[in-house]
Amino acid sequence: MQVKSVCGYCGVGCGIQFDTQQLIGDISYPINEGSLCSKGVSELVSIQTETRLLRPVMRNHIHEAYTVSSWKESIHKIATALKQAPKEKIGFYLSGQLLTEDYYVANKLGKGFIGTNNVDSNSRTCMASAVTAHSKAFGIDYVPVRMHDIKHTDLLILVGANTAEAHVVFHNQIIKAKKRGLKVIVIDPRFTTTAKIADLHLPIKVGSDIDLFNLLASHIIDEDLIDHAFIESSVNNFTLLKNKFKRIPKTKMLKRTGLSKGQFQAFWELFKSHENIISAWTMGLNQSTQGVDKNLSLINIHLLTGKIFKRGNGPFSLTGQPNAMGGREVGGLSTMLAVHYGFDKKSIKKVSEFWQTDKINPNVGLTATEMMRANLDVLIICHTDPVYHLPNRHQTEALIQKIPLVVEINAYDNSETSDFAHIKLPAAPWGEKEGTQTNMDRAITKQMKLTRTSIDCKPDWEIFQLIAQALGHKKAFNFQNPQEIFEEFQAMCRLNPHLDIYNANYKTLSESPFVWGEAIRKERKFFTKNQKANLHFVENRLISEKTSLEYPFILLTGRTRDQWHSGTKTNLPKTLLHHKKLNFCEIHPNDAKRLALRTGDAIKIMSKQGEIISEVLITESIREKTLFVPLSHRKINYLTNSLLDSESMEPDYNHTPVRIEKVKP
Ligand SMILES: Nc1nc2c(c(=O)[nH]1)N[C@H]1C(S)=C(S)[C@@H](COP(=O)(O)OP(=O)(O)OC[C@H]3O[C@@H](n4cnc5c(=O)[nH]c(N)nc54)[C@H](O)[C@@H]3O)O[C@H]1N2
Ligand SMILES: Nc1nc2c(c(=O)[nH]1)N[C@H]1C(S)=C(S)[C@@H](COP(=O)(O)OP(=O)(O)OC[C@H]3O[C@@H](n4cnc5c(=O)[nH]c(N)nc54)[C@H](O)[C@@H]3O)O[C@H]1N2
Ligand code: SF4
Ligand SMILES: [Mo]
Repeated sequence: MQVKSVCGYCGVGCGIQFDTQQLIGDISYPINEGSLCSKGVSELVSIQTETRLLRPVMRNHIHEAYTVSSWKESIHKIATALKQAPKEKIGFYLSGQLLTEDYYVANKLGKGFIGTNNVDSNSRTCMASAVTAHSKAFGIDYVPVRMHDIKHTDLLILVGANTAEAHVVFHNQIIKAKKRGLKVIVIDPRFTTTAKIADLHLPIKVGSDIDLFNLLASHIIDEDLIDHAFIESSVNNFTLLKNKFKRIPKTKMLKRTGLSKGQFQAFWELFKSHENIISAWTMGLNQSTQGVDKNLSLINIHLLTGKIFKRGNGPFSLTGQPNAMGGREVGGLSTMLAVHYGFDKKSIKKVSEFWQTDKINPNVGLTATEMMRANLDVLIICHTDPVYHLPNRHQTEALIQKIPLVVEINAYDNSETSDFAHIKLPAAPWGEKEGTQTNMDRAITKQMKLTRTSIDCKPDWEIFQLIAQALGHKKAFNFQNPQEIFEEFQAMCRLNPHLDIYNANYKTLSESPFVWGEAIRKERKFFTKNQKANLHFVENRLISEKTSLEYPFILLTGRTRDQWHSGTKTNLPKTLLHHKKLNFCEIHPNDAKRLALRTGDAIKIMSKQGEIISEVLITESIREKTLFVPLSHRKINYLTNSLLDSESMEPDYNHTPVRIEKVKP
């Protein structure tokens, strides 16, 4: 029998086809038309490993060994602790890799029935800056571009995004579009694999994107490339922005970007000679103390030129995880309540009536990046590995140890967080369960169950439902299957009708995705008070940690094609397809020469926060005084600092000053 499903790795969301013999890309699926990358192809293998977590386990203290427990005993212990804890001392740490149904049940339980808004997710470390910027500019968190727009654009500006490694199948579409004449600009301090296909690579100095886009905006204003009619009908703050730009010196902006006049001129020429322009970005903009402002400076460009809500145009925030978008729709961030509603009285009233509860708290909850510091009594972590992924790991480890009950829900037993949990519950991974996810261009798709669920494992939603029932909420949490949850969520979307997800049909989603929000695009609608988009004047405030004589290098961190973050699913003997090593440190030849380093040398990388061991890889592809270490180095965050963007609370992962030293053999 043939089953159609969807890949569970990245935000592209490729369709797959499975019969009992093999797993291949679905040729009829509009998103990937049959292609898959190495991760998608090997996804089934990853569920058959010895490192799966197959039983609930428990211990009283983190220095003891775990012993096998039962579901009944584990859930009872969790429910007892939840009943005793003040609700502000409870945290749910979720993930953009959860399915929409998992997210919905966890959010309903936390915010609706326990009464804590401390329900946040690893998306805080990922998409939060884009979410905040979308809301500030458009009035809602909305992505106005679709992947297939790439076929209709003339110029693609990729900024702080390495699609060749992180969104592989989308990258292949870019290559196809290039054959038709598409021009590509890559703005990245590294000459990445993506930069190899670029018509222009701008090796920008880390953290100076705002300067570059402000410079571009100034040129747009000075040479009158403005779409005046669009500004008149649909955009706020134009005069304000124009006046502000008069006062900032252009030479200073250019100098800070580290680019030459000639490089900027080439950028400007390409920009003004193309009609249809998409800009796409990922972590190079979002992960910064100025992540929101970096996003806004780029969105400004599209608003000034009216290059938005038109085929082949717009600002395209590329989502990383398979369902980071679905989580945002449900409301799985502590700064939102549900279905794009916040914590104002009217929203709380509507949501309370829908859920039939009076427990909703009117205050914004703790973000994932704040939870560890909040002296919580109970922390439930699901489908993510915060000890691995949060910045400043020594601090994370010190803080998590103070939490009396840490519950980890994971499908694998070898996370870094595992050493700090008291109870571990075995989740059913991709392939052993069913449910929906929204990819990076708002297409809702469905993962199907391809093989039997391991005996003692449960889908994540069911685990949250068991906790809810043990707390006495049997009526509100009586779902028999994911379809019932999805349909309740659909009904809830009617409260906020632009989320037209209620028009989807759960049954057919795995064959034909449903794209929400297309009417918004057609009607060119914004959701601010006067229904116009907002321009924002932002400046590079230079607030990241600075290099010094002691720490002269800036450390960049990021992805490689065949690895998925901590590697519980990809770094397995049977899936080892690595085209790159798991641990290496890219360094410019001039820096290597100065330090007498050769490729292959073992080095110690040190920051104010900690140190790790890595291996030298000399390459021209990186700027001088800059290093790159991949995320597949599980200890990477011993180095990174704790600085956050003050609005999105997203970490500044790419701006840590470090020094290196050769390890004596
Ligand atoms: N193979 C693979 N694919 C993945 C993932 C994975 O683990 N493995 N993870 C998924 C997830 S969750 C995410 S969020 C996405 C991330 O997708 P990407 O963001 O495309 O991946 P990164 O490797 O983090 O690339 C960020 C790029 O930004 C550059 N950069 C750093 N600082 C700056 C800066 O100040 N300005 C500019 N302009 N550029 C800068 C870096 O050099 C790097 O090339 O990938 C998704 N896809
Ligand atoms: N230095 C630095 N740090 C970063 C980043 C960076 O660029 N640089 N990027 C940040 C970003 S963008 C992200 S998204 C995060 C990613 O960081 P994490 O989310 O911590 O990374 P993963 O390894 O994807 O963790 C997913 C976990 O879910 C488990 N799992 C797999 N399937 C299932 C399932 O079905 N159910 C459950 N319950 N568990 C399952 C896996 O075993 C794994 O432990 O890292 C962030 N940290
Ligand atoms: S591009 Fe993303 S969704 Fe497609 S197969 Fe690769 S990991 Fe899966
Ligand atoms: Mo991410």
